[in-house]
Amino acid sequence: VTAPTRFSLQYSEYWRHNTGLTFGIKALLHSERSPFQHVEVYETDAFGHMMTLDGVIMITDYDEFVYHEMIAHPALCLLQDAKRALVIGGGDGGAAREALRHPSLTRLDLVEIDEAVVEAAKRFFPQLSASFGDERLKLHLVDGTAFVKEAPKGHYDFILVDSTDPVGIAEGLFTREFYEACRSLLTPRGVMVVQSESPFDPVNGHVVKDVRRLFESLFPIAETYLASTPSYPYGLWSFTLGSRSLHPLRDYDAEAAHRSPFADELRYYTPQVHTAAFALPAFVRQLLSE
Ligand code: SPD
Repeated sequence: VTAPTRFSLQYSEYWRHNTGLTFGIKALLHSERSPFQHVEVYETDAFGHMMTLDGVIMITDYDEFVYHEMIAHPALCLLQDAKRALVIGGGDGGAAREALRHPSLTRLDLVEIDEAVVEAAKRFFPQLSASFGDERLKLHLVDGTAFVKEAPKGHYDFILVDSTDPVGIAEGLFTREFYEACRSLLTPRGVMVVQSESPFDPVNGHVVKDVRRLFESLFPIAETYLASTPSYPYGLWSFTLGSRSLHPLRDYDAEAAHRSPFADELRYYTPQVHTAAFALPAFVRQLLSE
């Protein structure tokens, strides 16, 4: 946090070459070194509350809906009748909140390594962490890579990986070994989605391609899709979807998605956005083909 000449506080996340994103800050609400990372919550001037982990922005009140809707609904609307879901990471509860909008879900296992993230979310992001009060959600405070080795095979209709960037504690969530273990937990119709970084990012952009390649080697169907995320690096984020049998466009029923009981409550995801999200700009297609 720096104090510029107009004497207000600012928070900057630097991406590369002294370039990044800066927020005006009203207050530092919470700062804690958990056994895993530095958890902080700020009150920003324009984006509401903001959580950072080791100095990297994870959530702001203003735009969290984009990421959380887009990591959950494309796959769940494709599946239509998913019953058992597994969320790895996402200890703030945002991805779980979106998944639990689907009335077909009977159980959601949320596996988060860091209890401090859950507690900070409960305290400062009640709109996200309300999902912890849903009786279908079971919280497991363990390492996701260990959980997937022990979980029952062929059990989950949907697996979602809402990780931090692929450094430090999240590195293991971007490996072939981890994805293979996840695949073994899926039902034959099951779908898996992971966050796969920004295609604009010169540092982590290779993850878009690396994850896509790994998914192509593990699933007959592997697709990348995009969403606009103002508070994440470069403002454009990618997700990678894998499935043994369901294609996100060919097997998608837009009419059914329109009829979802919660369709009017969403602020980003619509059936039109679903289809558009898989239409990749030329530079992303190029990145994926390199
Ligand atoms: N560069 C930040 C990427 C963070 C992705 N996960 C965010 C967790 C929000 N539930």
